Amino acid sequence: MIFTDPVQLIGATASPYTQKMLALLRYRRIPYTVSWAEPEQVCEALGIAPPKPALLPTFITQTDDGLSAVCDSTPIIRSLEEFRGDRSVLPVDPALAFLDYLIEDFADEWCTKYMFHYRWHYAPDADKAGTLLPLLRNTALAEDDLSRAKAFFTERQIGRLFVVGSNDITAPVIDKSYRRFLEAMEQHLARQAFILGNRPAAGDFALHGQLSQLVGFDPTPRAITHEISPRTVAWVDRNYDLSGLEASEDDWLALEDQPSSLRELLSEIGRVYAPAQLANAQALLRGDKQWSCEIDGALWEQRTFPYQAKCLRWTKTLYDNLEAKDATRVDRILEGTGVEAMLKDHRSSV
Ligand SMILES: N[C@@H](CCC(=O)N[C@@H](CS)C(=O)NCC(=O)O)C(=O)O
Repeated sequence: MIFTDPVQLIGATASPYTQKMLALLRYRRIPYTVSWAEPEQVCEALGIAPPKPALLPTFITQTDDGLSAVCDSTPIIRSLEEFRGDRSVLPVDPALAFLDYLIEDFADEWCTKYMFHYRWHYAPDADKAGTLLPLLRNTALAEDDLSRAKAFFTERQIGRLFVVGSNDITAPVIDKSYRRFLEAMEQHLARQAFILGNRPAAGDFALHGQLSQLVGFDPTPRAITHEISPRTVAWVDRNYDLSGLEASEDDWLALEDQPSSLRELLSEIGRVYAPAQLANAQALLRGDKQWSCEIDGALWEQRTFPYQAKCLRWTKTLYDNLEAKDATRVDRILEGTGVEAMLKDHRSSV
């Protein structure tokens, strides 16, 4: 992937993945321009096809035939590493890099449930988001148009809650998971500046993206985060711009020296994300459009997502490609967390 110079992207301030990538670009000191617009609008102006589906953020890249539009932050981060090698966000040690990938995936695919649930489940949050999302596109929107846009957005997004598994039965599961996650973050950030040591990795930026909304936009999770983890609140504020942070190889903390709080974070992944990922992958194999399973003692129901099955395959492939000695080191830290289930040969177990 060849990027434009400056790197060009299209996003929204209230989009967690946009904030993930902006914070990453600032840390990496990669010049960029961001358009607060819809990908379709910008692509039309450039005379190129928008990505399918056109998600936020969308990046503009260069190909032999001209410009092209792409999305999906996780592979884009890897392409940006090839584009510019310094200030890498990928740990050098393959075992640590695997854990970072797992945390990035958890942030993108599970922590986004916290974000989406709190934004649209409770009336005060939905009211704020309904008003602000259209205004973030156009601050000069006329009152009538704003009312229409608010009604449209609110109805559409509340209608999507069920699709990602948020409903009255799962609401306490999501809430308890978010609180446990914050307790682990509070303990962990009392020990070190970032998840894997004293420099940020891709997983830090993925968590930052979701938390930028949970702390900075939606009132219900904002209050919860302030109550449970003031260190997370401060961490998110600083992560927006880490351009002044000088990092060296020594700033990755060795896997064997990580504090026990890292295991608390990994245990949350094993407790809630692992069963969801396995049930989703099995439903896809069976051709089921919906799946249900027990998560943290409650019945979880949601739509099957092929993309999340792809995420599980990526995780498994990365693990399978580890050398035996590194896989053993990973196994040691994951033992008893529940994440191990994601790394078994689940295809054969279906
Ligand atoms: N896997 C994608 C996810 C991006 C994504 O889902 N973006 C949201 C906004 S934060 C989106 O565009 N959703 C489509 C919609 O709301 O219609 C990534 O990592 O970039």
